Amino acid sequence: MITLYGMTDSGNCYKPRLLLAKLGEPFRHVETNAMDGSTHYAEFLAKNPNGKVPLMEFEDGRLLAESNAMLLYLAEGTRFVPARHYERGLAYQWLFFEQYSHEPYVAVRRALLRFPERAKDATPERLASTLAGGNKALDVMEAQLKRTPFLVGDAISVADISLYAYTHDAGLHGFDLGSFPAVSAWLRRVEADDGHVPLDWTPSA
Ligand SMILES: N[C@@H](CCC(=O)N[C@@H](CS)C(=O)NCC(=O)O)C(=O)O
Repeated sequence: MITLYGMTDSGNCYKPRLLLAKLGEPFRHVETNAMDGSTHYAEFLAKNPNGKVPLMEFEDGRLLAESNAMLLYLAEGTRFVPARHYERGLAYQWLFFEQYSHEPYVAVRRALLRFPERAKDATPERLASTLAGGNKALDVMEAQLKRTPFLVGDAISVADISLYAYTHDAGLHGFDLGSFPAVSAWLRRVEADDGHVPLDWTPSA
């Protein structure tokens, strides 16, 4: 059985947890707090020298880091990876967009506002730049989702799982999702897909 080291209240950790739940794949969740320094203990660094969660460990001890790599690994051969070559390329495009143009703004702003450990970094400049960057990313998603029900056409894919993770609660952290009606309708569409679980779900909960 897969072991998933992760912090429940983290969108990056939610991504593989959500996909594992949707695939009906049993796994063990090991709560690993990214805010209290746990990811920098020697025991964890021996598993992931980058000191970050999520981290997946297979029964034979092999390891896999990076949330979007996990999505692609877990989704291989399932309905979450587009069958056609070009559409697969588009799914990759959205996964890289998530890491470079969305997560650094939407997720970082969330962390600054949500975790007391990060409050000292929540300067007005940082809050303004993460809001501007996040709104730009939401604009890009809005433009696509006005044209197609999911990010890569008519069917849900790893791209939607990845971008759902930090978009779904962005409204709690200063983003006006009402200004992004296509994104808001897409959030409900992702939630209506089979096997959806909320952020705070773990297999033991
Ligand atoms: N690119 C990584 C980012 C992972 C990441 O930033 N994880 C945070 C929690 S959301 C973390 O472990 N932070 C602890 C640290 O950087 O010390 C991924 O997508 O998995």
